[in-house]
Amino acid sequence: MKIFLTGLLTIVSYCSFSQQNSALKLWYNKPSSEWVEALPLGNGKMGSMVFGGVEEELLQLNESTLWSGGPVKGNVNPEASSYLPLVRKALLQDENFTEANQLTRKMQGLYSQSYLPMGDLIIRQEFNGAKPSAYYRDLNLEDAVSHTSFTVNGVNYKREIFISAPDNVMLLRLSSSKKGALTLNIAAKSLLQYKVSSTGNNEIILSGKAPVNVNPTYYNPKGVEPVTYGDTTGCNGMRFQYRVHAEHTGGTISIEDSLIRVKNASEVLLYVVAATSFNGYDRCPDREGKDENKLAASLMSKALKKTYPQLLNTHLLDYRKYFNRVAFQVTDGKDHSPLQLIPADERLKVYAKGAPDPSLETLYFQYGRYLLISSSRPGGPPANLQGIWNKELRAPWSSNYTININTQMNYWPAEVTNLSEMHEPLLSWLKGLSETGKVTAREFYGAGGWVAHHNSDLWAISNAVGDKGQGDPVWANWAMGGNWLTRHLYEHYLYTGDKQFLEKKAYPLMKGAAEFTLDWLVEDKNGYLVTAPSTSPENLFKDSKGQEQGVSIATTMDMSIIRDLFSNVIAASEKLGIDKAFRDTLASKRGKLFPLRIGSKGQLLEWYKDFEETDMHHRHISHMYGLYPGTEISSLNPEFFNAAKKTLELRGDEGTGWSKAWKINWWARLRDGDHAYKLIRDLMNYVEPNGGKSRVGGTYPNFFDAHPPFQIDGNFAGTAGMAEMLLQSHLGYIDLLPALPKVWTNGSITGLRARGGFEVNIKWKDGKLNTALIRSLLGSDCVIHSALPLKLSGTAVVSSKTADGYVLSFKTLKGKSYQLLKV
Ligand code: FUC
Repeated sequence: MKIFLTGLLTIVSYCSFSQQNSALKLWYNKPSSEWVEALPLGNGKMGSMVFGGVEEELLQLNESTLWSGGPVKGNVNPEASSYLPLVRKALLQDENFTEANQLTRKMQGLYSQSYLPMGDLIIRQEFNGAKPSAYYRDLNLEDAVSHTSFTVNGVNYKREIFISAPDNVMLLRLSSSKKGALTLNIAAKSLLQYKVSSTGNNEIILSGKAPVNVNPTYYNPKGVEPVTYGDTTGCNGMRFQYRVHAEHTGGTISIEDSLIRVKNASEVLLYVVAATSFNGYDRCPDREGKDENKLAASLMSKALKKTYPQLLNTHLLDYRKYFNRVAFQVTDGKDHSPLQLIPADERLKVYAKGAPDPSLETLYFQYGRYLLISSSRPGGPPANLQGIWNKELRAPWSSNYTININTQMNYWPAEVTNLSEMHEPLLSWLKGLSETGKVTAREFYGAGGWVAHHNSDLWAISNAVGDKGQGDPVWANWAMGGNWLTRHLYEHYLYTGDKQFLEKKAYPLMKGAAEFTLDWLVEDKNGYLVTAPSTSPENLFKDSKGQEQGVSIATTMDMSIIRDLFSNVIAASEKLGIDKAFRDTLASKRGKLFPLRIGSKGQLLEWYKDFEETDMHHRHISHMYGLYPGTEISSLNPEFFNAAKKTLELRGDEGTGWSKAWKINWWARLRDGDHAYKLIRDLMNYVEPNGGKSRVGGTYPNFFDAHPPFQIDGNFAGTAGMAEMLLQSHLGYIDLLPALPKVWTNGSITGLRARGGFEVNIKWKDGKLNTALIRSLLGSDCVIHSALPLKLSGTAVVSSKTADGYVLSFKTLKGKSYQLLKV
């Protein structure tokens, strides 16, 4: 209550300064002191965390291609493939897991590289200790603009900041209510090797160099420098630069000691551009790199030709084109609007204590979409473990791509929440992964096709990481990362119907993954096709002697991913009318794959035997792949559907941020809206900025997902999970409101996408579907499932009863909309 009242008092002072009053806003009444209080801006290329400081404004900057290292080196472990038969003998003949573990380590290559921080832009404004009043800062999700305002000595200062994708420039507009009140210094620095120079034209340039190697934070061998610069391996590190240009109204500007000094201006415009020498995953970023100096200079000169309003308008048009595609409202019939008058961090705390606040949930949903638009844009690299926002030289888990769940999760909301274009960076990056993956398949296993393991990076590394033996096989040697990622290619096709994409981009990669898999599978003594070695990321089991083990054969996740891959390749080749023989081979092999099985507790088995897990509540529940994102487990096979439910119950709801977010999606697929909703609340559990090392996941004050530490995957999977509660389309039909929680009594969502090429608006009242509007984008036949009967407006078509609801089918014309009404 106290928090609530403080919040209300704050709003009284805030109102006079707020630029807009929108529900889709994160706003605060104090500057950030921690990084996870700062507000993220981004255009897929450049990212910035805005701290909103008064005397010192910090903008921590990133550039999405700025990574350590260079192209993946070949032939790093020529002995690797000779161990494969030995591992298989240890597993299939001797069932000696300890030996298999030791031998599996011999098939590791080097670690991935790290995503790097680019630098800091610091704006110092001297107020000689005078206290600010009426402090306010926000991030408006409807326009992707951040505002800060405060009053010192009777003068109101405002800062408006955005990063434009079309112009690839960050803009800051600083203004004061009193003429000539802006006196400030602007500095640039970086944690990497750098120097600052000036063009003399109100512009400073920070030019820097990335390390050739950065070891993961969890890998610190004695006597080894974790961060190294310099050309030791034939390829020097990446070059980068960012430029800051100041324009002013009133007063003067000079450049002294690498600082931009502004005196007595009324308004200052800062243009910030950045570029790196990155020139593709397979080119040395130094020797074969792009000319970052030329790139940055050209971006700046183009931006400077435009006025602030022009740049802002272009940014708004571009951003809103994506963001406005989906609108989501929920009410429980009560008025919770006073909660919107509390700063976002306080509001989250109140929510975490149990207060109903449906519009905070829809804000969280839209924040995920905002983050995807801001961190993943066509032409750039995929969003990494932290999207594009990272301040650390050695970021947690290298802020790289962990492809045993985290990277995939980033893209779960892309298609369903109508941001298909933002999927492109991942889909295009897969081409490079398949190229390095071919080399990995051949060199490490003597296999055809392509393979990727659990980690990757800008250079599309695909080998099992671990510095040749130092990684734990339970994560390092899992060989299904590429196979899983190919599901994204096929999903993109299912949503968009883009046959050319399927033929030219998706199918060749899907087929290559299947080719590797055919080589990778071996027969067990019962004639089943199994994977060996095999791990269930990243859980351990107890063997018959009670010893902890990770490496075995035919884990459920491996087999489920392979069944999924084979089914998708078969379906794609049928659609394209090609590769009949290959398709037939896959179909016959699919029939021999080690099957799903149910254990003594009624749970889905995680390993090929009913082993006991060493951690009952492990954050990964990899064997549930078949329920989500896969489609193998559904109400169409009740035995496994119930076993999946039992598995989730046994694991419990606790976990890291991303683990809770995955659970939302699973409970949605289990059609239990109330349990899915409980997990939303768990995911939105308030986590203090320095939330310690506990593995209790939740949400930071700036609404970033807390693993902890910050990982963006939970944000994305949280958004996807909410969509999955309202609309599903993975079984060949559109399922309206499959998992609506009781508390979302009334609501509507517009603009979701369904597979088959449909855009769907849904409105519900008193917990039941009211109307739906289906726009046909491709002219496909439409099948709708719902809990209650529906009719197709203006026709005689009505639902017919099925065992667990109603079904309605109709033909559609491309571009036409169809209204469904309650009967
Ligand atoms: C896997 C997970 C961790 C973390 C890391 C990035 O190792 O088990 O929880 O998400 O990836």
